[in-house]
Amino acid sequence: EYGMEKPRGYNVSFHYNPHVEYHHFGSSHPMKPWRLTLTKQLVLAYGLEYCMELYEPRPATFDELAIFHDREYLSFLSNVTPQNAKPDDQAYLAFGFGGDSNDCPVFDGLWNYVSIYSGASMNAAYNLLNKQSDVAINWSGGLHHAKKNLASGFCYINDIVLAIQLLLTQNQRVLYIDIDVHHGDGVEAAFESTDRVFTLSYHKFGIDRNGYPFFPGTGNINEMGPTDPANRGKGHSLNIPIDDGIDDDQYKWLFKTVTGAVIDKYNPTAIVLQSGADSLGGDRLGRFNLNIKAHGFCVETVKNYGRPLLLIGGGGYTPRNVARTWCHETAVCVGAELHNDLPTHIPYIQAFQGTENGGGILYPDLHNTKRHENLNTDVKVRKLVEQAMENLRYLEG
Ligand code: TV1
Ligand code: CA
Ligand code: ZN
Repeated sequence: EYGMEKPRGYNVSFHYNPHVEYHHFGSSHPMKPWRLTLTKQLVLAYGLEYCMELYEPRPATFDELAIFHDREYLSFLSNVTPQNAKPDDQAYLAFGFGGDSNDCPVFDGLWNYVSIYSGASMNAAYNLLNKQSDVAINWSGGLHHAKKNLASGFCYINDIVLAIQLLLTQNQRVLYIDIDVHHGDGVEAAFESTDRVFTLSYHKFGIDRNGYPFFPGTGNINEMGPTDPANRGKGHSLNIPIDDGIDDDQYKWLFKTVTGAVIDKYNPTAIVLQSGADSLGGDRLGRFNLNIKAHGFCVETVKNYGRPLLLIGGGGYTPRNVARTWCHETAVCVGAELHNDLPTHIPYIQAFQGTENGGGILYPDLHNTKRHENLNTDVKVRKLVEQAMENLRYLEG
């Protein structure tokens, strides 16, 4: 905990409203807001709060959310409760609630939950605009699937779009990067008609043995936004489809090569990085084989470009590893190295102990080819990079 002085003139802010923790999607639902409690406990146990500014942002208001979302959708979202919900109601299904998958259930305090995580992303964006922070972090945000009038894939309000809209008030070009294992379709769609936001998503893409595409089923390499040459957004999306089991070295090379090329070419004045932790090995829903430090390498790489950075969470369905990763990435932002033995005085230490929970250390080995065999050959990864570079040429014309 000692020797971690905050470098002068370099400010990291941490935007977190603990009320987000007390919301439950339902006992069998993979999204567990409780992972944020674990994350906070690790961050505090390592003393990282002394290396950054802490903020407890207020919830966003209806009118703030209406900057992106339709008012009819927000009215429904703000009024629906488990008691008054009618699952066969037209509006209910049309707005993306319930359904067969029940990805977006109606639960107690839903409106409170969405306004809290959105308020934190907006508060973080304001800090970057005011130049109060160089890096602003909101681990409770990153809900990239929500559309303006539709809940999708555990996401009800798209806090990322709202934050980017704020950044656009003072930035000519904002780059959005998404390392969640799922395609960042909601953010891509929201900005498809502008050249002022470039969206770059790395994700699992493909059809499974059961014939279903991996959610949401979009984001192949040839999807680069609108095709109409009159549309300003043409060529301002880049998708990197990846197969099961990708390992640290492949992912790190892919990420640094493609992201570096995009930053060099697009030259953004602010960057938003969605750091979904479901791209880790051992994730309950994910398919990749990444270790925590390889995931953190992406944060470090982006941070080293020195542009104002909004760092947000996203997916992540093995809570102990989500907490480990986001704690590590908080440390990466403040420039601290953390010892591998977890501090033993933390609440919920049992969640990290025992062989199956990672043996009480911060960096357990998550690479597991028994769970997900690596279907990405080095040749395929090289071809993917070549195709991505080819796609980037559209930016010139
Ligand atoms: C209730 C209870 C809902 C148990 C949903 C996994 C559940 C899933 C559940 C689940 C689950 C998905 C689909 C199928 C589309 C549906 C935060 C054709 C054990 C950003 C969202 C994934 C990822 C949605 C969100 C996906 C994020 N996978 N158990 N649902 N229909 N939905 O495949 O990108 O991480 O799995
Ligand atoms: Ca992604
Ligand atoms: Zn995801």
